[in-house]
Amino acid sequence: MPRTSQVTSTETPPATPPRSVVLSRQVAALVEVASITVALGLSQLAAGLVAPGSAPFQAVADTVVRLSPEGLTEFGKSLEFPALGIGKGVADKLALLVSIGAVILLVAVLAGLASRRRALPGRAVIAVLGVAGLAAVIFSPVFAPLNLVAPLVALIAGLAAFDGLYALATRAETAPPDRSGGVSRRRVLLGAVAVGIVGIGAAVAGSSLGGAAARSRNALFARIRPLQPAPALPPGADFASVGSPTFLTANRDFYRIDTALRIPEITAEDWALRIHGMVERELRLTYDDLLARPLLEQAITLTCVSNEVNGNLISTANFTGVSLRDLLLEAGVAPRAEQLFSTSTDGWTAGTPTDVVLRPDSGALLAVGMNGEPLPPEHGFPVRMVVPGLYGFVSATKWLTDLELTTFDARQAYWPQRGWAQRAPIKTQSRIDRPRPFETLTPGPDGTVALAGIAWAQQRGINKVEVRLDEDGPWRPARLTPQINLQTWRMWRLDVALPPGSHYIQCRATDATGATQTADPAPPIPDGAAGWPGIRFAVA
Ligand SMILES: Nc1nc2c(c(=O)[nH]1)N[C@H]1C(S)=C(S)[C@@H](COP(=O)(O)O)O[C@H]1N2
Ligand SMILES: [Mo]
Repeated sequence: MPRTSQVTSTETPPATPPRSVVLSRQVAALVEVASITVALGLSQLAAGLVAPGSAPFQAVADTVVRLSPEGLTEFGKSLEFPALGIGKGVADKLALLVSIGAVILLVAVLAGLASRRRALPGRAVIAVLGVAGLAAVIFSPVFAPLNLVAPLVALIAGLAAFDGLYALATRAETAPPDRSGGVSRRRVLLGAVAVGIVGIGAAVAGSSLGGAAARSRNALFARIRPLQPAPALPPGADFASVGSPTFLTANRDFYRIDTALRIPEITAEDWALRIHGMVERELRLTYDDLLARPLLEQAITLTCVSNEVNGNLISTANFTGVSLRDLLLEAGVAPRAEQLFSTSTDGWTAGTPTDVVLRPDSGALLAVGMNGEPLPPEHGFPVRMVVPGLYGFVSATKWLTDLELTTFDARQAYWPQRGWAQRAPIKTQSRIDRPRPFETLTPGPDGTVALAGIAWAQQRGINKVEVRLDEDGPWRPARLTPQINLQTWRMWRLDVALPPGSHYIQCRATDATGATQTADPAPPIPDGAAGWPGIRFAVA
């Protein structure tokens, strides 16, 4: 009775107790490698479908970059393969991805070999890798809830594939193929290879899904060449050695603020901009039209209105782009068009006072490049606005697709609709970077400790930063780095001999109009935080 015998052979426990089942090295390693491959592949596909950029593999790589000591990433950046279209910044990414892939493969093989007798090591390694991927996505600076899908797919698919393949492999050892219901070792190998191939296919499909914008961006590295590069930074442009930020912020460290749950994906080829409304001539521009114009490069410090006193929503980059003023002059702006209303592909809007952009020295750009690269996807690829001197919410539209000249009455932008200001020039502000709150500073050989920070008043420039010790002390002028241009921050530093014990410092900046940062605290809403930063710390 074939039917009964089949039932018996699958339902009765194997003749030999499972403990004595030992998988061959080849099968055990392959089961683990195939499971991890399908986990990574399906998660890549899930990321491509629901949230490009959320693949756990990529997130782990980004985390490695973020956490690695400067030396490691600096080494990577010196790699360059121009013949392959791989420039600095791409090569290190590639090298890093390949190395992480190699490490995972090695871990998979070792975990597989450790699982010849028991499934536990193999399962545990998949779970640990899965949780690591989940953590990398959660703690990424660009976290959004939808980004959880891909790492969860990885975790579940990895464990399911492993359990399935491991059971099959165990069955092959306990029930030889001549017994009905048994499985040949060959079938196990074929099964594992098939699972692995599904994984690779899913990875390829997922990458091509989410990859059109990324490929478009990669092809542009050589084309972002400013006619007028930003002047080289003079030595001593920052006090990074004692704790100020570096003058330029690396793209990956640049603060990011937007309402986008997933980064909009547009290729440069598909991008187009309409400048219309209260103009004499409507303009339509493609990406190539932009690149055909003179590209300027300038250092600009961007600031978010949500930045709290002593907060970190401020960064500086060399932005490359086309003069926005020139474009508006070409379109011919009607005198009554007080608002330049910009819209991004994801529907977010900003309203910029037209007069600010039209000032001869406004420095306002339609930016295509950031620190020598095409704009990163999260900073607005392919094109964004940058208007020095205004908070980002009224000026710095990323993934820009539409510019309408209008009045403030006619249209209200995203944040002003929610109670934020209509005009939002950046306030004169400063920040203490060193010491950190409650840090203990140890005096150097000369008996002093270094205090350091930043000050900014874009489009006016910083003239002075003063530091006050212990609330009732006198205001002492700090040393300043050179003012690179009026659109950027300046760093300050003060070396003081202080008695051991607890201390409190405050700082305040004075801009080039002579206005000093107000002591009156204000919250970020509606037009930016104000007040003097203060830090409590200790001297050893
Ligand atoms: N499309 C779009 N552009 C946007 C935003 C947004 O939410 N969506 N946020 C703005 C705000 S509030 C700021 S402070 C800057 C931040 O730019 P960054 O993320 O490149 O630092 O982008 C601006 N541009
Ligand atoms: Mo912002």
